[in-house]
Parts: sequence; structure tokens; C-alpha cells
Amino acid sequence: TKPSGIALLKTAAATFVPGPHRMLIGGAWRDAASGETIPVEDPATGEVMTSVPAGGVQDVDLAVTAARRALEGPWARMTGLERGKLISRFAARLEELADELAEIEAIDCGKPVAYARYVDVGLSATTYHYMAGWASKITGETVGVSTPGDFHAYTLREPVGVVAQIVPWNFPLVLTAYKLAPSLAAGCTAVIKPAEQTPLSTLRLAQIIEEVGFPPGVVNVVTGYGATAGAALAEHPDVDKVAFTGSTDVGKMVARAATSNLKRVTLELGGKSPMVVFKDADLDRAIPGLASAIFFHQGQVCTAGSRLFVHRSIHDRVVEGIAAEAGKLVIGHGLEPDTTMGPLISGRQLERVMGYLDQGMAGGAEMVTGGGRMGNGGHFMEPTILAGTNADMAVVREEIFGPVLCVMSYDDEDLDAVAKAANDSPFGLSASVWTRDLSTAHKMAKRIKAGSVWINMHHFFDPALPFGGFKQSGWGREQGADAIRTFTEVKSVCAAL
Ligand code: TXE
Repeated sequence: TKPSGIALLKTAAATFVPGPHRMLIGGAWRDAASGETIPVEDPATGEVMTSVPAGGVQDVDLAVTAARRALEGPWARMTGLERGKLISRFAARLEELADELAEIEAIDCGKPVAYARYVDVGLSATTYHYMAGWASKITGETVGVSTPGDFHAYTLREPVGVVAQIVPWNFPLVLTAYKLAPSLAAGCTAVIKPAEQTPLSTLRLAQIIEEVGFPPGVVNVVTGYGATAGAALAEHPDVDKVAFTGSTDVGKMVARAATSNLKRVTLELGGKSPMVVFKDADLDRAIPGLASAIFFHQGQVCTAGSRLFVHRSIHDRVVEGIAAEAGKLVIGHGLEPDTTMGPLISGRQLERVMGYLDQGMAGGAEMVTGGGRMGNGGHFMEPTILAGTNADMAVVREEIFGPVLCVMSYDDEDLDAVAKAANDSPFGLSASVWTRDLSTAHKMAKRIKAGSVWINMHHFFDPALPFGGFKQSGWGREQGADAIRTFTEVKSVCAAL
């Protein structure tokens, strides 16, 4: 018999996950207008756990209308402080429900439940708390104009309006928080479309939104496929902004669709983040950090440290060290307490990653460890290290989105040359630099073209720090004060006195 993931649920998730599930639109729980549904799989077992509505054009339209009505109605009449209090209440409720939310995220996405609780629920709640504080502090400025005469000029910051939020499957709670928290703080209303693979935690969030008392229509959730519900949101003439996280290809499609009414667009797309290790790095600290940079969530992280540049003199020690760390990972169902690495999200993703491994081997890469599929029904694979890779290989140029580290070595610690190699990518999302020399670290931080540069660590996320990419990793920034700016429009007001 196939193992059942649902049997491992210990919290109220055991009753929530099997459903039935409906979408929250304008304060009402609805099936898709078409009546169609999408099966939801446990990626660790391949078991279909439940289904959710397959929302389409009509459902998107209803949700956008509800969001518009809420934007102009009760939500507009609330002060920033009142919005902030609601957002704080929501954040506190997430913390109270952390165990349940972590189980939902663990079973739907294939994550170790302890990580889901700490990272996914923890960072989400922190983000809502942080943005709740902004809600009462969004102000314009008084401006001294350059034209001679008596004028009184100032700017206002107003909510951008109805925001479509399209979220991928790797971090549903977190990547929703990155969009929803600042949009609520700024006074916008939202239509969220979670990924078709991982809709469950967003539907649970919608229940909590209703419970804590957001006015109906402020937050709407439409579950559905990208090509239907996602595309309908990106094109919709009454959506003012689309905030998208996902693949670079779909991000470009969203940007094109958004030109229909020139809606505002922020995009957080793929990455191929370099990790540069200098000779003087503290390797005892670096090695576990490098390993988790690539293997955390099976490498299905936009900031995964997937290209390792290491000085030749320490190459073997570093590679052997990371391989030893890979060997310590306990691969299994995320709801088993000892698991430290789960499955890939789908059979399709596993095939994609395996295809890259074949290409890498055919191109002359050396498999140091891993490379195999694992398990019984779930989409598991071994953590994998490819050495002897180079910048011409697809495994180095393209985002694999799996637990595959590509290793390259260098001889000369000339910072310009090392940075040039690190920057040799169409992406520029994040990077890490590992050295004991502060001057080297900060010089590299300056030379690397990436939205986030980490020094002696990787994968550091904080709601106060802007997050997003250079080059084809996206447009705009989420988090921090920048997020508030991207969810507001500036209005200049000037009076002749
Ligand atoms: O992503 P998609 P997929 C990368 C990663 C991965 C690859 C493919 O390399 O292997 O993308 O994953 C919605 N209009 N990332 O195919 O399709 C879709 O329903 C509007 C990196 O799953 O980009 C989902 O909600 N929306 C990334 C969201 O877009 C559309 C995280 C993302 O799915 C749409 C995920 C359309 N035409 C994948 N088509 C990251 N930056 O972290 C799809 N969608």
C-alpha cells in the first residue's frame, strides 16, 4: 500500500486539508463558475489529497469587481492605524495557528514541518507585523517648488489600487506575505492567485482574513491554473498592479499582458546565485552554509546558491565537505519528524531536473555525489554536486530549481576577474561572498550585480531588507520601505496662494 501523508497530520490541518475547498470572493465562499476543479497532490507520496476550484475568467472578473468595490468602500474609510491594527491581529493569529499552517505548507509543498514553521510561517508573520507598522506611516512630503511666487506644494501617497498577486509553489505563505502585507498596509485590495500545485495554505489564510475582520472584498483568493486564471488577472483592465513571483518566461508574459492598461508590474523571477569562496574563508562555518544554500527546500528557491566559485587551493576540501553535509540529509516525508529534505514539487519538476543532469554529464561535468531518484511514489532525488562545470553549460546558465550544485574553481584572487565570473549570468537575484577579509567582502559586494549580497551566510531574509533582482531576475523590490513605494502612487498637489 502507498503511504498516506494525511495520516501524519497532527493538528487541525487533518480536517482542513481534505476539504472541501472553495475560493473567497467578495466575502463569499464559491466554487469555480465552470464547476471544474484541480487535484492537489502530496508531492512526497504522489497521493491526490483533495481538490480546489479551477477558477477562470469569470471568477477572476468577480474577484476584481469585489476588490474594486472594497477599495472604494469601507477600506478607503479606514485610517492607516486601523489598517495596521487589523494586519497585526492577522499576524498574531498566524503565530497562534503556526503548527497547523506549518503542517498544511509541509504536506502541500513537500517541506520538513519544522522548517515550514520557522521559515514559512515565521517569516510570513514577521512580514505582516513589520508592514503593519508602515500602515500608519505612509506620508507625502511638503515640497519647495522652483517657480518664483507664492505656492503651497505637497505630495500625497495613495494606494495603487486593486493588486493581482500571482504566487509560485515553492514558498506560498512567504511569497504571498511579501505582496499582501505591503498592499494592505498601503490601502490596496488584493486578488491572490496561488500556484495550482500549492493552493491550500492560501485558502486557510483566506479563512483567517475573514475571521480577523477584514471587510469583504479586501482580500480575494482565486485558485486556478496560470494560463487561465493567472493570465486573466495579468490582462484584466480593472487591475491596477500585478505583483508576480515565478519563472522568468512567465514573468515576461505577465509584463506583456500588463501593457493592456499599463498596470504597474513588479516581478520576482529566477536566479542562478553565485557563492564565491576565498582562500581565507572560515571553512568550518562556510561548508554547512554552502550546503544549505543549495540543498534547502531541495534547491527550489529562487535564491538557491547554485553556482559555487571556489579557489583551487581549497576546492577539494570544500567540495568534499559539502558532499559530507549532503550525506547527512535525511530525505523523506516532511511530516516525519527526522526529515531534513523533502521531495521536489512534482513529477514534471523532477523530470526537468534530471534532464539538466543528463545534459551536464554529456557536457563533461563530474558527478561528485547524488544524481539518483529515490522513493516510492514521491518525487524524491538525491542532493547532487557537479564539479568541473563551466559557464557555457546549460546547468550553469539556466535555473535548474533542484538540489544541484555546479562547482567551478579559479586560480587568481583578482576581485574584478572573480566578480566578472560571478556576474556571467542573465540573472542577478542574490550572491554570497565567503571570506575573513572585510575589505574583500565589501569590495565584492560592490562589484556583484545582484539584488541581495550576503557575506559569510546565504539565504538571509528580513522584512526590513528590500528583496528583488537585477537583470532578468525581475523588476522592482519587495519588502522594506521600497515595497510600500511600489504599492502607492505619488500625487503632486500645488496651490497658488
Ligand atoms: O513556474 P510558473 P513553474 C522557475 C523555476 C521552475 C520554473 C517552472 O526555474 O523550474 O520556474 O516553474 C502562474 N499568466 N520558478 O512552471 O509557471 C502559475 O500558475 C499569469 C522560479 O511552476 O512561472 C503560478 O501561480 N500567471 C520561481 C506562477 O505563475 C501564470 C518560483 C508561477 O508559475 C501564467 C517558481 C500566465 N500565463 C518557479 N502561467 C521563483 N522566482 O522563486 C503560469 N502562471
